[in-house]
Amino acid sequence: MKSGLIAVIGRPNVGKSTLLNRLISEKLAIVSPKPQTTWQRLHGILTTGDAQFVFIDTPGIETERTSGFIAALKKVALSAMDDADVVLHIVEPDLTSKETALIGDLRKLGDKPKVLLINKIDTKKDKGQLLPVVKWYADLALYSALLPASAKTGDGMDLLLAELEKHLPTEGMLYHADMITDRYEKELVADLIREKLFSFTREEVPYASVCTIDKFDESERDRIIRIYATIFVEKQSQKGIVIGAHGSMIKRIGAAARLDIERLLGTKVYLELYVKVRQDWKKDRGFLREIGLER
Ligand SMILES: Nc1nc2c(ncn2[C@@H]2O[C@H](COP(=O)(O)OP(=O)(O)OP(=O)(O)O)[C@@H](O)[C@H]2O)c(=O)[nH]1
Ligand SMILES: [Mg+2]
Repeated sequence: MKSGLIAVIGRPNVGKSTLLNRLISEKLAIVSPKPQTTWQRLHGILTTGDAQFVFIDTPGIETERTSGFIAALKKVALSAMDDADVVLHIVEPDLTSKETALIGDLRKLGDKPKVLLINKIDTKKDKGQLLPVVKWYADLALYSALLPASAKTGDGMDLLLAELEKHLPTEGMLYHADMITDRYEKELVADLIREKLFSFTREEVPYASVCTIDKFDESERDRIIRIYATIFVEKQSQKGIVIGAHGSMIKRIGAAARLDIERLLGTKVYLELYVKVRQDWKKDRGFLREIGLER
């Protein structure tokens, strides 16, 4: 049995979380069209007949800005690269100089196997347009393979798995065969609620919001799970936005989150959301540790 850790890394928004969900066939990782959606490391586990792939979803590596919070996200991604047996670098199907710094980080990993995945090929009608991209990355002489794929349509997944399997060390399984993640349900649920802030609110609000689960009552699990959660924001004005006129926004967030949570937990869910202001929560290391953003 081959098994190992595969760090899924890349710039923000390239489709890392979408890819993880596609490979695991379950919506574990949150996804949005906005950059810097993923804040935490998440393991998605795929066990096949002869291999166990442990994919690590990571925050997008931002190379321009390195302020406090963004720098902390970058640290999460770099440590996943260090821990992994294989690094899967995801890129857009267009050339950008913004990849340069990340390529420097990859070189530092020495001879650890690296695979490049050119994602979102569904956006290119003429596949010939990919040739300059492939050539640019091939010239780096850094990757064991360069593969085109679409996490959205599922195109290219078989080839990707075949390539990754070649690089997995031969060990026992890292996780029990029927596990699909290392995260607690509560943690996944908190993130699904946070995802709705990315879907429905704008500008700084999604980046100023975080969700914690106050109570997760599964005493009647077969029938219903009751979840009480708090969304923390940084300012009073943001609280107003998250609640919305006559509570319209918080209702919308709750309704959309509940559907995703029910799908994930496979049972009916009662969801109650509170919104609270907690100034400078991003700088409060104790709080960050409490919500799992800092270890
Ligand atoms: N057309 C197309 N869109 C995709 C594909 N993969 C992801 N996307 C979209 O790209 C956007 C970003 O996807 P995410 O999976 O959140 O990207 P990410 O790399 O995890 O982003 P961060 O967590 O912010 O670093 C979303 O709108 C996805 O629907 C793809 O193969 N094709
Ligand atoms: Mg992500």
